[in-house]
Amino acid sequence: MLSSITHAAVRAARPATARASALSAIRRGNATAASASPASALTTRSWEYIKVSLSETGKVGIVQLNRPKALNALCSGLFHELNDAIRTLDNDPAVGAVVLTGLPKAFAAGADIKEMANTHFVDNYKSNFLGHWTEITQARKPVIAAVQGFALGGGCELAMMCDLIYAGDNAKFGQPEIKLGTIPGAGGSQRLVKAVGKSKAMELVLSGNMWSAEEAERAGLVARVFPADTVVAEAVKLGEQIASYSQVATQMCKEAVNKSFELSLAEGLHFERRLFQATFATKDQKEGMKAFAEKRAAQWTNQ
Ligand code: CO8
Repeated sequence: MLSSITHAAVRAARPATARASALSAIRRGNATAASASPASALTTRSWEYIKVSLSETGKVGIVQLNRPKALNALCSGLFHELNDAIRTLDNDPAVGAVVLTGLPKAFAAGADIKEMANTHFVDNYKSNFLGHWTEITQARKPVIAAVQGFALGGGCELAMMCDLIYAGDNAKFGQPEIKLGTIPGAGGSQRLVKAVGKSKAMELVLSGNMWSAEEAERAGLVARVFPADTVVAEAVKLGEQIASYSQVATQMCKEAVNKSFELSLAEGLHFERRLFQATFATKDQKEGMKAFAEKRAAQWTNQ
């Protein structure tokens, strides 16, 4: 991982760099550059449930769930902060990808059982309980989950809302809601089936058992497994690679893959072909293919 220390170093280093360039911009009398970018402003904001940092290049936003006393149990306030951070990173042109991670012991041990235990259907219905908990799926930029420790219930569902999952070798995935007399509420009976198929999903949901990182990888829930202390760094590395491409193309890739969950094969292929054709209206497609022919690196303008 960016071990906790390395991770902290990234967090600490970035604001210092941002401050230094802001100061030099002030010296140059450049008021626009002097104001912090939306993403860098997140890194100095005071959060209750999360921490936000940027990679060295500033192109990858790193959101860390940070509620250690409750193993990152997901409460409403946490989701308000998470949504706010993801929305800001998604809208910042300097950011090309986002990594969502947790703590070494838990990515998230589920929805906050104590917060919801005594709520009732009518109140939950009227307040649209969980309604804003899926906003991360609306992000246009790729979001990579870097999971260490427990990813249970809503924690597993949150990881599945991301575009792909990298797991530390200590990760444990499960949908234990059955043990609480309830059922998954945000994708454990839907996204999980699409990720691993009916039989494996049924087993996880009906037994409440946990999968090791290795089992989750074998089932197709997880893209890759790394030593736990390297998984965040590996996710950031992938984020940097994604952020080095045209943002128009990466967003279209993500949109096309996600459509495969919603559309029939014929409709999906039609949608993919239209988007592919549409890339020929972009400067980045012209630049990418020209650069290939000229044997040089492409200079993307995200246009
Ligand atoms: N909610 C609230 N508090 C929690 C949760 C949780 N989900 N998980 C752990 N905690 C708290 C514990 O109560 C404990 O607090 P305290 O110290 O005050 O007693 C602290 O975190 C540490 O936990 P443990 O002492 O239990 O730690 P262990 O290492 O012994 O056990 C486990 C770790 C196995 C993860 C255990 O804590 C556990 O089983 N947790 C509950 C897991 C669970 O059932 N999750 C599913 C919740 S229901 C759900 O997620 C519905 C999804 C709805 C949609 C969500 C959309 C994203």
